[in-house]
Amino acid sequence: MKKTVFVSIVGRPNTGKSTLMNRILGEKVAIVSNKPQTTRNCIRGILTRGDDQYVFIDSPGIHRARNSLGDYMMRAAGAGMRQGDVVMLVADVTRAPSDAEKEVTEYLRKSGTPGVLVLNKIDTADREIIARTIASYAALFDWAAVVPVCAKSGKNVGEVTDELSAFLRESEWFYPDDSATDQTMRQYASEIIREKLLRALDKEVPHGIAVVIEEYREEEGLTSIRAEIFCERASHKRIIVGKNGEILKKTGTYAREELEKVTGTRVYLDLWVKVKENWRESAGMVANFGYDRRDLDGGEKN
Ligand SMILES: Nc1nc2c(ncn2[C@@H]2O[C@H](COP(=O)(O)OP(=O)(O)OP(=O)(O)O)[C@@H](O)[C@H]2O)c(=O)[nH]1
Ligand SMILES: [Mg+2]
Repeated sequence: MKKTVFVSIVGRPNTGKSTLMNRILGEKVAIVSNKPQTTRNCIRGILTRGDDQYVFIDSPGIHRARNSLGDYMMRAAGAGMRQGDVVMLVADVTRAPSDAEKEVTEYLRKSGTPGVLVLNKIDTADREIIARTIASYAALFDWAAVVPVCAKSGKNVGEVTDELSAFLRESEWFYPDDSATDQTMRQYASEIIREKLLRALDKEVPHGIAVVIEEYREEEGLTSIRAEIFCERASHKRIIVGKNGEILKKTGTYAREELEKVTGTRVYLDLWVKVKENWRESAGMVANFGYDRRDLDGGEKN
């Protein structure tokens, strides 16, 4: 008998939501960085085991939006949360609940959706801190389960899926059993390039970057990709390109290596850097850069 469960992964920025999803899937589906607000869209990760299919919905970290891109990300986070049969709140174990987490529990209470709390980054906390954080979250909501984990090493992550299995219900699957994500290779390529830039760059620059795939062509074991990297200022463009083009070259090399592994082909990557002043302030440009997906439709499951 086939069973399915939709699991919304929500929480503040940088708590390790995407790391945890990748770890559960045993495969990299969502990009990860040490900068907050890495994830901008809802990204589905699919785990099929025997008759059971788990559909995870990774979402942007909950924060106060300061521009049109932020507005989009918060609408996506809300839509992602409403798609789950169960909501998995991922929080940093060293931090007390903040307004963002309280907003989530408020939604759970109103909608009657069950919540599983995952306290991540236990490698950075001692037992006393873990116990204190568990107590402050227990006072907030009647969690179906509380699981302290280290998503980075994988410690206790198996328990998360065990707890979620209680919410599987009889249903046809929504994805073939060999799918790991709903993203197209084109979308994934743009995310991989953005990840390498997030890792190479500091301060304000990475937040103002969008990557648009202009061309994606696969023929005879070679994938040719032309991508435009948009940033918000001419000074940012100089930083992205780097001295003698070094940063851009490195970004291209890392992205190409990873894309070659994923596609199983050779990859030719052509990167161009362009300036679109303050694009994050413009709803139109935000949409043009790909932040206009169906994630915002609301409560539907597919
Ligand atoms: N020490 C430690 N770091 C972790 C752990 N899990 C994730 N991280 C790090 O936390 C940072 C953020 O990870 P992400 O998975 O991108 O976090 P996120 O919640 O998806 O962030 P947004 O997409 O910005 O909302 C990265 O530098 C991860 O390597 C963990 O268990 N321990
Ligand atoms: Mg993320």
